[in-house]
Amino acid sequence: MATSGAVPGADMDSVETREWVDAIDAVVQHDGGDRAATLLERVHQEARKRGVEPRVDLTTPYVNTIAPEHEAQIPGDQAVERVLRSTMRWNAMATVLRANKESSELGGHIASYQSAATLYEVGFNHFWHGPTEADRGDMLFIQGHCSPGIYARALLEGRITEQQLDDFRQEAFKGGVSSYPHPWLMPDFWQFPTVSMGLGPLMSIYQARFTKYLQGRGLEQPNDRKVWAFMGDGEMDEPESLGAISMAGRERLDNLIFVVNCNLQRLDGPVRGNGKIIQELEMIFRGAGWNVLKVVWGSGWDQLLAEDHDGLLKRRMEEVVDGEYQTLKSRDGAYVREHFFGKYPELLARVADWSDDEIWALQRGGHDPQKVYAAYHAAVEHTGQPTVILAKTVKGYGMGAAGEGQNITHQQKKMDEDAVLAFRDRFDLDQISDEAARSIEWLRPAEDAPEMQYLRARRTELGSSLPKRVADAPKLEVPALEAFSAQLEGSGEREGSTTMAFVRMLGTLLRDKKIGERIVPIVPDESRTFGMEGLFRQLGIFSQVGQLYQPEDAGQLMFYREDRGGQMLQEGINEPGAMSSWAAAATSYANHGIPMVPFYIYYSMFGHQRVGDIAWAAGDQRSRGFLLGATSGRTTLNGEGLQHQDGHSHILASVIPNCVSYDPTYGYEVAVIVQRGLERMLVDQEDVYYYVTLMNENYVQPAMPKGAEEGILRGLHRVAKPAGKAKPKVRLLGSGTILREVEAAAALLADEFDVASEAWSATSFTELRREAMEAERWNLLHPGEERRGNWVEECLGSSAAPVIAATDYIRAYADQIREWVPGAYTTLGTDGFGRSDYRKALRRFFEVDRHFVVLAALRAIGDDAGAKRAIELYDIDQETAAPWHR
Ligand SMILES: Cc1ncc(C[n+]2csc(CCOP(=O)(O)OP(=O)(O)O)c2C)c(N)n1
Ligand SMILES: [Mg+2]
Repeated sequence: MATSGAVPGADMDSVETREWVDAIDAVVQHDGGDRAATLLERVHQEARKRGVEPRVDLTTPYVNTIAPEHEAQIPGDQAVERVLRSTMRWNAMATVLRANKESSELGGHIASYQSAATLYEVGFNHFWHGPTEADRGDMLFIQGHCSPGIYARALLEGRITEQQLDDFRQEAFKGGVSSYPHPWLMPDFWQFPTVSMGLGPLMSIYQARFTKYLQGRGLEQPNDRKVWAFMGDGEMDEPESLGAISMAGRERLDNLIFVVNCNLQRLDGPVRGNGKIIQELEMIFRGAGWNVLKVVWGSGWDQLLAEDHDGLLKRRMEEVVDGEYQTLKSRDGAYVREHFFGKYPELLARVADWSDDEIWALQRGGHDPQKVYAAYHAAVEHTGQPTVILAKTVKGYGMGAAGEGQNITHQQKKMDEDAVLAFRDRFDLDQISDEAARSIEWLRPAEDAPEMQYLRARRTELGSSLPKRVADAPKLEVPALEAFSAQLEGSGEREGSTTMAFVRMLGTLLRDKKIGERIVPIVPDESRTFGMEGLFRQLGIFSQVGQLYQPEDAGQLMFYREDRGGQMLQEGINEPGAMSSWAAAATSYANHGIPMVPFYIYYSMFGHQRVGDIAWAAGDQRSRGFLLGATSGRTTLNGEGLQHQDGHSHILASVIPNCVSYDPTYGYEVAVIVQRGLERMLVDQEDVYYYVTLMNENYVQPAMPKGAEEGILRGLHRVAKPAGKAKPKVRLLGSGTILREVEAAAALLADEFDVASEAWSATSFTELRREAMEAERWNLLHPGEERRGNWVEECLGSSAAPVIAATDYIRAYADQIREWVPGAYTTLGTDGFGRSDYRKALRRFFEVDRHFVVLAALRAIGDDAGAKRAIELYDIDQETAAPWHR
């Protein structure tokens, strides 16, 4: 692409063209490439001044970015490093082969790590700092399918046992190491879950940015910690992988290094059979402001390239597409001679006196420690930009006939004896006998073997072992519930929403002497929607460059203020980014040793539904923080139509085991929930995070009934009883804004139908279910012992009067507790697509309004005459289609 210099149309004057080309050739010969580049840049500038715009290639030639003469030389003992690397290769392969000897049920991957071994080992031996007294070291996002190689090293470093490796992927009972990086399963080891493709790249960017945030705010001292994120070339097709790279470029995250393992293959076959993934990615990252380092060829090519004066070799390198490169590496030296060099007789002549084996030994850059070292060195030295290293490798390197460069290699978890022996020989592992190789024994060098001494010395020099997750963050003191007296006492006559109540609470927290500075408000371009624009001026929006312009609204009270020390994170219209930002803050207690309290507030519909996989990863990652699903409820955010109106985020939240979720109605409930959440996460240090829905509907916020706290937290508390001594004939449950319909229904039942009822606020059907499930499991396992009850029974068990539940969510939400509700249980909910209208109309449409609650109550108590009267009185259409059909 880049080298031909061809222009559209014919060459008007080929002699003149030749002169120019010769001139540049002469400069390169005599003064070097840098001088030539300077001259060309000058010429380019002059041309532009004259209105001549030469076509610019965003790609560079298909060779290494760093010229051999500019490479930093790899220090240390390369022979010993090779032994170490080969040992890791063997044990990584053995991990999968041993696990699959008995059964292929357990799975595992060999080919990914074999392609990446050099990329990891150069990092481990020379670059990656482990946690020390000073800081928590570099943060590694490992390609999930490479975990066997990381375990292989951990075995040699004495961090895990052979038994744990033997039990690879047997995580249920045996304590085997986890298939992929999972902090949930290995909390002292893995920091970042990565194996859902695309999340690693995205989340690593926000991790790097969050480090800048902590430093910008003076909470962490500036340090050399880097985020190293490894990813597959196939993985780069995930929108999440590339979606935030322009942010990283814009924010100049020079503490971030991407290493894309370009083995040219994904699961099914080539990543870009008909193109070149490295060139494509170079162009994209360069455009996004990254420092791009291509590591295409190993040192064996250096001489050939140096002597490539006519550019023919580069041309050949350029014209071969990835599908062809893959085929070349799946064959042998003779094939490469014929099909790569053989295209041009001149090229073929250059390797005429090379043996086929010598040709075969020409490596790709990602397998050459020297080239990888040079790139890593340049990356860590580079300032002002993030760096991406595009390292060309071979998938299944060393697997030979069992999978090297083959389309099937990704899932290859078996190798026959010949392949295993060939693998041993390929990496000169003579210490493994034929018999040991056949039975795939672990390779355990003696503790005093040179390679073991070397390994320990390197890690000592670099601080300690990694990856390592340290979760010993200090506890923080959180404000007592009384701090939120404004919410607990209610709003008097004034009307307000729970969003407003929350924003006021946030204000209280921000002013708190103990944890105020730890609060991280995060918004995806919705501050004004939630009445949070006051925080712009008060806290400032974090920006590494401060504010380089005079904001339009500078004279106003709540002007748009960006600041180097800003506390607020405004992530733009970018929920996946904001969620990743939140996860970085929510794991700061572990990854930085600095507990932070992120509050990420967004349209609830664009939460779990939009970024569910990140919410799941955040659970795996043991996040601690608050998600606020604002404008929630299918009928409460009434004016925004089908795509905005959330009637199921509570169901989605409920499936994440450590996500604690609530749908409160009143400000005092929000206060109790948030205060307890702070205690659980910051004092008790539980690895849970909270999802709380908030609404924009204004109503009078009552004071908290005495002693309501326990019920609020467990999920159910009574808000209204029948007058006098009357026993309720029916119990009404509601959550979110629909509780108010329920309360109104209670009044209608009493006034119009003479039915006594009581009303309950169900702050969390999910928490109620979880508690009851727990008790039920205990009961199952303890026959003959006294049965354990649960909060649902405790609240509702005193009578068999029917129970009605109505919420702004689909029926499945309230149905969660059906098993434990005594007597008849009717649920009303908002199943179906949302739509825009008045709230009143929507509540009628979805059949969750007070009239439907009344109807359901009358039917439940068997008062059919009353029910008929209600249908007539409230003008209910009996024959209309259900809302989920409309
Ligand atoms: C979101 C998601 N989709 C699909 C997969 C299944 N998957 C796992 S690895 C893989 C291929 C990976 O190819 P590449 O990224 O090139 O990595 P390599 O193993 O080649 O280094 C696929 C499709 C996944 N883990 N996550
Ligand atoms: Mg790949």
